[in-house]
Amino acid sequence: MTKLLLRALAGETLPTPPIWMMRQAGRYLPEYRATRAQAGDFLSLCYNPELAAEVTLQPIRRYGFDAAILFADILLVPQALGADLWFVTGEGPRLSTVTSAADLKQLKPADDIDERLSPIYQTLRILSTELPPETTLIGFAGAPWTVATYMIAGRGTKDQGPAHALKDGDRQTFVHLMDLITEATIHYLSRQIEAGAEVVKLFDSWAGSLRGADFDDFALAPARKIIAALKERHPLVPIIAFPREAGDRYAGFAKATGADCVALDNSVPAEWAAEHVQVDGCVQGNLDPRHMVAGGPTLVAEAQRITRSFRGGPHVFNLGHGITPDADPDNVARMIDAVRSA
Ligand code: 1CP
Repeated sequence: MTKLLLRALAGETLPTPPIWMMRQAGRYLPEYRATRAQAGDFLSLCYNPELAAEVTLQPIRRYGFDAAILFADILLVPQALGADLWFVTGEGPRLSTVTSAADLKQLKPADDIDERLSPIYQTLRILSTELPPETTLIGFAGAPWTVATYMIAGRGTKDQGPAHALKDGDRQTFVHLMDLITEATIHYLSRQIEAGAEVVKLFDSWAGSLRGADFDDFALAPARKIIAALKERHPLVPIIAFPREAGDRYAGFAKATGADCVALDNSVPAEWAAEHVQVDGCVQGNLDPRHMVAGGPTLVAEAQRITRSFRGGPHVFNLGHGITPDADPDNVARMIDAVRSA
């Protein structure tokens, strides 16, 4: 096993961590903007295997990252389940909402999503043949709670209020929706692995708004269920879990879910995470994406502080969240140099 990312995920402590970035194919890159313009809109780009593979490869060519992440979106699963999905320029995603048992009935069964998602599997097949041999291919899906927050509200929300309201007001409908997304996610990620994904990542971007027993029931338990099902079918494929803004609940998350690696957002001090999270295995993270905008000596100092903090165990260097469209592409090269010379 020579790929650096797979070695770190297997628990190896390396002198230099593998590096990739969330949203590494994105609007901060002029070549991404050009391909996106060629595709038309964002969803057309996601469903065009040739162009989606092209934008996935762009940051690999430019920076030689250790991993490529499939270009797609977590909201393709709700769409495959039958929800309407569209993107409003400058505002973000819009979906038809699911707030009642009657709405749920309109959705498709969890294993009836492949026709819609087949272009995504094709993107992975193209990437498996086109990536350099040292680059690891990552597939992904949204975790059930995060996907449910968009399906219930019909859009992104600051506090996930509508999802909390359904959870607390009509528990049965909420749990049925969570179960449907959980099953669809197991199916989707299995198909991604069969199409060539060597690692899969579960994005729970809104895990931080779940507290106490809700965190156990709706962040931890679904992750455990998805990971157990994938491990049964594909025991050798490592899984990264990203319960964003989980705070002190990051401690023990890997053990409780079976994840091979826990991805940290940038609100978690690296020194704390080395002691309380990395003890259980590999961690990923966690540079504040704002440093990719500002650059300068702070970028170098922060990238090196994080690298050194996690030096005693398995670590994958990444940002704490996606790189933003206003980031300077030159800062990415500076970040990579800083990590490798730490
Ligand atoms: O080109 C554009 O203008 C579209 C911007 C964009 C991009 C590049 C969206 C819309 N999605 C993506 C790609 C994407 N999304 C990837 C590709 C791989 C990568 O480069 O990392 C991944 C992994 C995602 C995952 C995703 N989509 C998440 C989880 C991670 C996170 O950022 O927290 C979420 C919450 C989404 C929903 C989504 N899709 C797009 C937007 C703007 C949003 C957020 C909407 C909101 O909450 O307001």
